Amino acid sequence: MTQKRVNVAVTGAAGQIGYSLLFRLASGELFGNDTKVRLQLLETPQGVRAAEGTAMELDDCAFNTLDSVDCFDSPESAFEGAHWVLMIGSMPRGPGMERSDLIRSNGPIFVGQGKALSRADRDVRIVVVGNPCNTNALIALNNAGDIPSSRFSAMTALDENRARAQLAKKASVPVSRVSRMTIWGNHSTTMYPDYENALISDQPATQVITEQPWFDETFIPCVQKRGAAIIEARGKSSAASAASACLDHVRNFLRPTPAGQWFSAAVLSDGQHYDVPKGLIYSFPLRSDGRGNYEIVDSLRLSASGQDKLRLTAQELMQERDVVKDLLKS
Ligand code: NAX
Repeated sequence: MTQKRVNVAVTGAAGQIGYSLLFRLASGELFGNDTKVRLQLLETPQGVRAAEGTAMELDDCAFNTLDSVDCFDSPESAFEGAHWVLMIGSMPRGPGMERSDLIRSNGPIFVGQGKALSRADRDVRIVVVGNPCNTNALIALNNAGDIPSSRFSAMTALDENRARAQLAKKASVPVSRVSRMTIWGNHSTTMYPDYENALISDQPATQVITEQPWFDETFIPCVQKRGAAIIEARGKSSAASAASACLDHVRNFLRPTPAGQWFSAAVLSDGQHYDVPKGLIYSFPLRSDGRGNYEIVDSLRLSASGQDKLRLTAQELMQERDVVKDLLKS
Protein backbone atom coordinates (compact mmCIF):
# COMPACT_ATOMS: atom_id res chain seq x y z
CA MET A 1 0.00 0.00 0.00
CA THR A 2 1.33 3.45 -0.91
CA GLN A 3 1.53 5.60 2.23
CA LYS A 4 4.67 7.72 2.65
CA ARG A 5 5.47 10.86 0.68
CA VAL A 6 8.76 12.45 -0.19
CA ASN A 7 9.08 15.93 -1.69
CA VAL A 8 11.98 16.19 -4.12
CA ALA A 9 13.02 19.52 -5.64
CA VAL A 10 15.14 19.26 -8.78
CA THR A 11 16.87 22.31 -10.25
CA GLY A 12 17.78 22.45 -13.93
CA ALA A 13 14.87 20.08 -14.50
CA ALA A 14 14.68 20.75 -18.25
CA GLY A 15 18.34 19.94 -18.81
CA GLN A 16 19.74 16.68 -20.06
CA ILE A 17 20.47 15.20 -16.64
CA GLY A 18 17.01 16.28 -15.47
CA TYR A 19 15.41 14.46 -18.37
CA SER A 20 17.25 11.23 -17.51
CA LEU A 21 16.64 11.57 -13.77
CA LEU A 22 13.03 12.62 -13.28
CA PHE A 23 11.36 9.48 -14.64
CA ARG A 24 13.50 7.28 -12.43
CA LEU A 25 12.73 9.43 -9.37
CA ALA A 26 9.02 9.17 -10.14
CA SER A 27 9.04 5.43 -10.82
CA GLY A 28 9.55 4.23 -7.25
CA GLU A 29 13.03 2.91 -8.07
CA LEU A 30 14.74 5.08 -5.45
CA PHE A 31 12.27 5.67 -2.65
CA GLY A 32 10.33 2.42 -2.99
CA ASN A 33 6.84 1.41 -4.05
CA ASP A 34 5.35 2.44 -0.70
CA THR A 35 6.40 6.09 -1.11
CA LYS A 36 4.70 8.73 -3.24
CA VAL A 37 7.05 11.24 -4.83
CA ARG A 38 6.14 14.88 -5.23
CA LEU A 39 8.41 16.51 -7.79
CA GLN A 40 9.07 20.25 -7.52
CA LEU A 41 10.89 21.32 -10.65
CA LEU A 42 12.93 24.51 -10.84
CA GLU A 43 14.02 26.09 -14.09
CA THR A 44 15.00 29.49 -15.38
CA PRO A 45 12.05 31.51 -16.71
CA GLN A 46 13.15 30.51 -20.24
CA GLY A 47 13.40 26.83 -19.25
CA VAL A 48 10.06 26.47 -17.47
CA ARG A 49 8.08 25.68 -20.62
CA ALA A 50 10.36 22.75 -21.42
CA ALA A 51 10.06 21.56 -17.80
CA GLU A 52 6.29 21.69 -18.20
CA GLY A 53 6.64 19.42 -21.24
CA THR A 54 8.59 16.93 -19.14
CA ALA A 55 5.91 17.21 -16.45
CA MET A 56 3.30 16.25 -19.06
CA GLU A 57 5.35 13.19 -19.98
CA LEU A 58 5.70 12.28 -16.31
CA ASP A 59 1.91 12.35 -15.99
CA ASP A 60 1.67 10.21 -19.13
CA CYS A 61 3.81 7.51 -17.54
CA ALA A 62 1.00 6.98 -14.99
CA PHE A 63 3.46 5.93 -12.30
CA ASN A 64 1.61 4.75 -9.18
CA THR A 65 4.37 6.31 -7.11
CA LEU A 66 4.14 9.83 -8.58
CA ASP A 67 2.09 12.08 -6.31
CA SER A 68 2.37 15.27 -8.36
CA VAL A 69 4.75 17.36 -10.42
CA ASP A 70 4.91 21.16 -10.43
CA CYS A 71 7.18 23.59 -12.23
CA PHE A 72 8.57 26.82 -10.82
CA ASP A 73 10.93 29.60 -11.79
CA SER A 74 11.70 30.73 -8.25
CA PRO A 75 13.73 28.64 -5.82
CA GLU A 76 11.64 29.82 -2.87
CA SER A 77 8.54 28.19 -4.39
CA ALA A 78 10.37 25.14 -5.72
CA PHE A 79 12.03 24.32 -2.38
CA GLU A 80 8.89 24.69 -0.24
CA GLY A 81 8.70 21.67 2.08
CA ALA A 82 11.36 19.75 0.11
CA HIS A 83 12.97 16.75 1.83
CA TRP A 84 15.62 16.46 -0.88
CA VAL A 85 16.93 19.28 -3.05
CA LEU A 86 18.91 18.06 -6.04
CA MET A 87 20.83 21.06 -7.39
CA ILE A 88 21.63 20.18 -10.97
CA GLY A 89 20.92 23.44 -12.79
CA SER A 90 23.78 25.69 -13.74
CA MET A 91 25.18 27.37 -16.82
CA PRO A 92 27.47 25.30 -19.06
CA ARG A 93 31.02 26.45 -19.75
CA GLY A 94 30.94 28.69 -22.82
CA PRO A 95 33.57 28.96 -25.58
CA GLY A 96 36.86 30.35 -24.29
CA MET A 97 35.70 30.33 -20.64
CA GLU A 98 38.26 29.40 -18.00
CA ARG A 99 37.26 27.24 -15.03
CA SER A 100 37.46 30.34 -12.81
CA ASP A 101 35.01 32.17 -15.16
CA LEU A 102 32.60 29.26 -14.82
CA ILE A 103 32.93 29.36 -11.04
CA ARG A 104 32.20 33.09 -11.01
CA SER A 105 29.24 32.84 -13.38
CA ASN A 106 27.57 29.92 -11.58
CA GLY A 107 28.41 30.96 -8.00
CA PRO A 108 25.58 33.48 -7.62
CA ILE A 109 22.99 30.80 -8.52
CA PHE A 110 24.01 28.92 -5.39
CA VAL A 111 23.84 32.04 -3.20
CA GLY A 112 20.17 32.55 -4.10
CA GLN A 113 19.32 28.86 -3.94
CA GLY A 114 21.21 28.48 -0.66
CA LYS A 115 19.12 31.24 0.91
CA ALA A 116 15.90 29.72 -0.50
CA LEU A 117 16.62 26.46 1.37
CA SER A 118 15.02 28.12 4.40
CA ARG A 119 11.71 27.16 2.74
CA ALA A 120 12.58 23.46 2.65
CA ASP A 121 11.62 20.83 5.22
CA ARG A 122 13.63 21.17 8.44
CA ASP A 123 15.20 17.76 7.73
CA VAL A 124 16.19 18.66 4.15
CA ARG A 125 19.16 17.01 2.41
CA ILE A 126 20.94 18.89 -0.39
CA VAL A 127 22.90 17.28 -3.21
CA VAL A 128 24.89 19.48 -5.60
CA VAL A 129 25.59 18.15 -9.10
CA GLY A 130 25.91 21.40 -11.09
CA ASN A 131 29.53 22.22 -11.72
CA PRO A 132 31.88 23.10 -10.19
CA CYS A 133 29.89 21.01 -7.75
CA ASN A 134 32.21 21.02 -4.71
CA THR A 135 32.54 24.79 -4.67
CA ASN A 136 28.87 25.35 -5.54
CA ALA A 137 27.95 23.17 -2.56
CA LEU A 138 30.23 25.30 -0.37
CA ILE A 139 28.47 28.45 -1.57
CA ALA A 140 24.99 26.99 -0.97
CA LEU A 141 25.99 25.77 2.50
CA ASN A 142 27.39 29.18 3.44
CA ASN A 143 24.17 30.89 2.42
CA ALA A 144 21.77 28.40 3.98
CA GLY A 145 21.42 29.93 7.44
CA ASP A 146 21.22 27.36 10.20
CA ILE A 147 20.80 24.20 8.12
CA PRO A 148 23.46 21.81 9.49
CA SER A 149 26.46 21.48 7.16
CA SER A 150 26.20 17.67 7.33
CA ARG A 151 23.06 17.93 5.15
CA PHE A 152 25.11 19.10 2.15
CA SER A 153 27.01 16.93 -0.27
CA ALA A 154 28.36 17.19 -3.79
CA MET A 155 28.29 14.29 -6.20
CA THR A 156 31.37 12.20 -6.96
CA ALA A 157 29.37 8.98 -7.38
CA LEU A 158 29.73 9.20 -11.16
CA ASP A 159 33.51 9.27 -10.81
CA GLU A 160 33.32 6.31 -8.42
CA ASN A 161 31.15 4.37 -10.87
CA ARG A 162 33.50 5.20 -13.73
CA ALA A 163 36.47 3.98 -11.70
CA ARG A 164 34.73 0.76 -10.69
CA ALA A 165 33.76 0.08 -14.30
CA GLN A 166 37.35 0.55 -15.52
CA LEU A 167 38.78 -1.78 -12.86
CA ALA A 168 36.12 -4.40 -13.62
CA LYS A 169 36.87 -4.28 -17.34
CA LYS A 170 40.59 -4.57 -16.81
CA ALA A 171 40.20 -7.50 -14.42
CA SER A 172 37.44 -9.11 -16.54
CA VAL A 173 35.04 -9.36 -13.61
CA PRO A 174 31.48 -8.04 -13.17
CA VAL A 175 31.43 -4.49 -11.83
CA SER A 176 29.67 -5.76 -8.70
CA ARG A 177 32.99 -7.42 -7.72
CA VAL A 178 34.73 -4.03 -7.38
CA SER A 179 34.33 -2.35 -4.01
CA ARG A 180 35.94 0.15 -1.64
CA MET A 181 36.55 2.60 -4.47
CA THR A 182 37.29 6.06 -3.13
CA ILE A 183 37.27 9.29 -5.08
CA TRP A 184 39.27 11.88 -3.16
CA GLY A 185 38.90 15.63 -3.47
CA ASN A 186 37.43 17.70 -6.24
CA HIS A 187 35.10 16.61 -9.03
CA SER A 188 37.65 17.77 -11.59
CA THR A 189 40.74 16.45 -13.32
CA THR A 190 42.66 16.67 -10.00
CA MET A 191 40.46 14.06 -8.28
CA TYR A 192 42.26 10.97 -7.08
CA PRO A 193 40.54 7.66 -7.93
CA ASP A 194 42.16 5.55 -5.22
CA TYR A 195 43.06 2.14 -6.58
CA GLU A 196 45.36 1.53 -3.60
CA ASN A 197 42.47 0.74 -1.27
CA ALA A 198 40.07 -0.74 -3.83
CA LEU A 199 39.13 -4.41 -3.81
CA ILE A 200 38.42 -6.68 -6.75
CA SER A 201 36.68 -9.90 -5.74
CA ASP A 202 37.69 -9.12 -2.13
CA GLN A 203 41.41 -8.96 -3.05
CA PRO A 204 43.44 -5.73 -3.23
CA ALA A 205 43.06 -4.39 -6.78
CA THR A 206 46.86 -4.16 -7.05
CA GLN A 207 47.13 -7.92 -6.47
CA VAL A 208 44.53 -8.72 -9.12
CA ILE A 209 45.88 -6.28 -11.71
CA THR A 210 49.62 -6.71 -11.40
CA GLU A 211 50.56 -4.38 -14.23
CA GLN A 212 51.38 -1.46 -11.91
CA PRO A 213 52.04 1.20 -14.61
CA TRP A 214 48.49 0.68 -15.91
CA PHE A 215 47.06 2.30 -12.78
CA ASP A 216 49.04 5.53 -13.08
CA GLU A 217 49.32 5.78 -16.83
CA THR A 218 45.89 4.57 -17.95
CA PHE A 219 43.42 4.17 -15.10
CA ILE A 220 43.85 7.49 -13.29
CA PRO A 221 43.84 9.72 -16.40
CA CYS A 222 40.93 7.75 -17.86
CA VAL A 223 38.75 8.41 -14.80
CA GLN A 224 39.90 12.01 -14.42
CA LYS A 225 39.17 12.82 -18.06
CA ARG A 226 36.17 10.58 -18.70
CA GLY A 227 33.78 13.52 -18.89
CA ALA A 228 35.79 15.13 -21.69
CA ALA A 229 36.06 11.80 -23.54
CA ILE A 230 32.28 11.46 -23.48
CA ILE A 231 31.80 15.00 -24.81
CA GLU A 232 34.28 14.25 -27.55
CA ALA A 233 32.46 11.05 -28.58
CA ARG A 234 28.82 12.02 -28.00
CA GLY A 235 28.98 15.72 -28.72
CA LYS A 236 27.22 16.31 -25.39
CA SER A 237 28.23 15.83 -21.77
CA SER A 238 27.35 12.77 -19.68
CA ALA A 239 23.68 12.76 -18.81
CA ALA A 240 22.15 9.32 -18.23
CA SER A 241 25.22 8.14 -16.33
CA ALA A 242 25.17 11.33 -14.24
CA ALA A 243 21.47 10.85 -13.48
CA SER A 244 22.11 7.22 -12.55
CA ALA A 245 24.95 8.28 -10.26
CA CYS A 246 22.68 10.87 -8.65
CA LEU A 247 20.27 8.07 -7.71
CA ASP A 248 23.20 6.03 -6.35
CA HIS A 249 24.35 9.04 -4.35
CA VAL A 250 20.96 9.55 -2.67
CA ARG A 251 20.57 5.79 -2.11
CA ASN A 252 23.99 5.65 -0.46
CA PHE A 253 22.81 8.16 2.14
CA LEU A 254 19.35 6.59 2.54
CA ARG A 255 20.46 3.07 3.38
CA PRO A 256 22.95 1.80 5.96
CA THR A 257 26.28 1.16 4.25
CA PRO A 258 26.96 -2.60 4.20
CA ALA A 259 29.63 -3.80 6.67
CA GLY A 260 33.16 -3.32 5.42
CA GLN A 261 32.09 -1.07 2.54
CA TRP A 262 32.05 2.65 1.85
CA PHE A 263 31.02 5.11 -0.85
CA SER A 264 32.38 8.41 -2.11
CA ALA A 265 30.76 11.81 -1.80
CA ALA A 266 32.07 15.31 -1.22
CA VAL A 267 31.21 16.71 2.20
CA LEU A 268 32.48 19.50 4.42
CA SER A 269 35.95 18.84 5.81
CA ASP A 270 36.33 19.57 9.52
CA GLY A 271 40.13 19.46 9.22
CA GLN A 272 40.34 16.22 11.22
CA HIS A 273 40.73 13.68 8.41
CA TYR A 274 43.64 12.90 6.11
CA ASP A 275 45.12 16.43 6.58
CA VAL A 276 42.41 17.90 4.37
CA PRO A 277 42.01 21.58 5.31
CA LYS A 278 38.93 22.56 7.23
CA GLY A 279 36.13 24.23 5.29
CA LEU A 280 36.48 22.54 1.89
CA ILE A 281 33.80 20.37 0.30
CA TYR A 282 36.05 17.40 -0.37
CA SER A 283 35.24 13.89 -1.56
CA PHE A 284 35.96 11.26 1.10
CA PRO A 285 35.14 7.60 1.74
CA LEU A 286 31.90 7.66 3.76
CA ARG A 287 29.65 5.31 5.66
CA SER A 288 25.99 6.09 6.29
CA ASP A 289 23.87 4.78 9.16
CA GLY A 290 20.78 5.07 6.96
CA ARG A 291 19.16 7.44 9.45
CA GLY A 292 20.63 10.65 8.07
CA ASN A 293 24.10 10.46 9.63
CA TYR A 294 27.38 9.65 7.99
CA GLU A 295 30.98 9.27 9.08
CA ILE A 296 34.26 9.56 7.20
CA VAL A 297 36.14 6.25 7.03
CA ASP A 298 39.33 7.15 8.81
CA SER A 299 41.49 4.09 8.50
CA LEU A 300 42.73 4.14 4.90
CA ARG A 301 46.44 4.06 4.19
CA LEU A 302 47.86 5.89 1.22
CA SER A 303 51.27 5.81 -0.45
CA ALA A 304 53.38 8.99 -0.53
CA SER A 305 52.25 9.50 -4.12
CA GLY A 306 48.60 9.05 -3.10
CA GLN A 307 49.04 11.60 -0.30
CA ASP A 308 50.53 14.06 -2.81
CA LYS A 309 47.44 13.62 -4.97
CA LEU A 310 45.18 14.36 -1.98
CA ARG A 311 47.12 17.58 -1.36
CA LEU A 312 47.00 18.62 -5.01
CA THR A 313 43.23 18.33 -5.27
CA ALA A 314 42.84 20.16 -1.92
CA GLN A 315 44.98 23.00 -3.31
CA GLU A 316 42.69 23.31 -6.30
CA LEU A 317 39.67 23.47 -4.00
CA MET A 318 41.35 26.20 -1.93
CA GLN A 319 41.94 28.19 -5.11
CA GLU A 320 38.30 27.76 -6.12
CA ARG A 321 37.23 28.87 -2.65
CA ASP A 322 39.37 31.98 -3.05
CA VAL A 323 37.68 32.85 -6.34
CA VAL A 324 34.25 32.91 -4.63
CA LYS A 325 35.19 34.15 -1.17
CA ASP A 326 32.83 37.13 -1.43
CA LEU A 327 29.91 34.67 -1.96
CA LEU A 328 30.61 32.65 1.16
CA LYS A 329 28.94 34.81 3.76
CA SER A 330 25.30 35.69 3.81
P1 NAX B 1 22.05 21.26 -19.32
O1 NAX B 1 22.68 22.49 -19.85
O2 NAX B 1 21.44 20.27 -20.25
O3 NAX B 1 20.92 21.66 -18.28
C1 NAX B 1 21.11 22.60 -17.29
C2 NAX B 1 19.75 23.19 -16.98
O4 NAX B 1 19.90 24.05 -15.87
C3 NAX B 1 19.19 24.03 -18.14
O5 NAX B 1 17.90 23.56 -18.48
C4 NAX B 1 19.15 25.44 -17.57
O6 NAX B 1 18.04 26.20 -18.05
C5 NAX B 1 19.04 25.15 -16.07
N1 NAX B 1 19.46 26.26 -15.23
C6 NAX B 1 20.48 27.13 -15.42
N2 NAX B 1 20.51 28.03 -14.43
C7 NAX B 1 19.51 27.70 -13.59
C8 NAX B 1 19.03 28.26 -12.38
N3 NAX B 1 19.58 29.36 -11.86
N4 NAX B 1 17.97 27.68 -11.78
C9 NAX B 1 17.39 26.58 -12.32
N5 NAX B 1 17.78 26.01 -13.46
C10 NAX B 1 18.84 26.57 -14.08
O7 NAX B 1 23.14 20.58 -18.38
P2 NAX B 1 23.19 19.08 -17.84
O8 NAX B 1 23.90 18.24 -18.83
O9 NAX B 1 21.86 18.66 -17.36
O10 NAX B 1 24.24 19.26 -16.63
C11 NAX B 1 23.87 20.00 -15.48
C12 NAX B 1 25.07 20.26 -14.61
O11 NAX B 1 25.61 19.03 -14.14
C13 NAX B 1 26.23 20.97 -15.32
O12 NAX B 1 26.75 21.95 -14.45
C14 NAX B 1 27.24 19.88 -15.51
O13 NAX B 1 28.55 20.37 -15.63
C15 NAX B 1 27.03 19.09 -14.25
N6 NAX B 1 27.56 17.71 -14.21
C16 NAX B 1 28.04 17.26 -13.05
C17 NAX B 1 28.51 15.98 -12.90
C18 NAX B 1 29.01 15.48 -11.59
O14 NAX B 1 29.49 14.33 -11.57
N7 NAX B 1 28.97 16.22 -10.50
C19 NAX B 1 28.56 15.06 -14.07
C20 NAX B 1 27.64 15.44 -15.15
C21 NAX B 1 27.55 16.92 -15.42
O15 NAX B 1 28.68 17.30 -16.17
